[in-house]
Amino acid sequence: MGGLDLWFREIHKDDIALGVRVKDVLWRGKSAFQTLDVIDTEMFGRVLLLDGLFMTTERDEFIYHEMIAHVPLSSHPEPRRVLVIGGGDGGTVREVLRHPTVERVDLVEIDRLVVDKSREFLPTIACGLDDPRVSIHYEDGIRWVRDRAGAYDAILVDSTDPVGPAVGLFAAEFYADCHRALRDGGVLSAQTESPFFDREEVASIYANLRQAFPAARPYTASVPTYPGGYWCFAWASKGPDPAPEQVRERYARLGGGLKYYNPEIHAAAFVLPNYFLDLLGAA
Ligand code: SPD
Repeated sequence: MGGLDLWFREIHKDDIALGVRVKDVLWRGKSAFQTLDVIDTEMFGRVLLLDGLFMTTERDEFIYHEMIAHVPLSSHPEPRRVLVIGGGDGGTVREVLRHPTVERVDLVEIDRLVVDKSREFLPTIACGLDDPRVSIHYEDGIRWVRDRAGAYDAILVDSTDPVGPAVGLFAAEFYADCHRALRDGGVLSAQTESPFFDREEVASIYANLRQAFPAARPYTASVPTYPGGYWCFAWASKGPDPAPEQVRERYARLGGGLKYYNPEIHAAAFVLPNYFLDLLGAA
């Protein structure tokens, strides 16, 4: 007799799904904000799901976390104070800490359960959270940035999708507050969904973002567990675009060990297909 054939499926927009065979269910629970599940799988290792959606997996997390952190931080002359909004699994913080100039990281995560369960079940992702440079604040990131004028060199918005409590993290008011919270030359990155499946959301996110940062633009990476696999991030800055030599010099300072990001990926990630350019034109 065969064992149980247990599958998890993330259904996107009612019409498509990504499925993964489940070896074990490690934790299931609920906070005041969302449901949280940790499953173990053959293909992706341990997987964190929030409200039934893939957030991060042991196998492909490096792609998303390296790209949301190193693209902005390599664009800044000397990032010292960094704010991560969301990102309670710790993967983005782990990458930020690779930058030798970083003195302090504020992680503002609304849901303590995400941090607690990531520490318990995803130690290779959460490993930077106990670094002395990191302060964790269990607060709403939207409120946090409101009164922090000139506090940060970089803001990284590692949010969930634009539903429920995260909707405000994609709004024009929030991006204006981020602009104010950045020092001169400050940079921002944010996860901004699938340009293929989330056309309306992406168009509206960039229209909102460009009210505060007129030169904001997307860059992309292939994240296998997100809908469609082709994912975009926003890059926005109060300073000039970095010279390619600066990006190369920053990369050398990271001292190796990265599995996705390098200076060639940095440049190539900003190259967009025509359908995505058209979408931004419409925005
Ligand atoms: N559709 C999933 C988008 C999730 C982006 N945030 C993931 C958090 C990883 N640190």
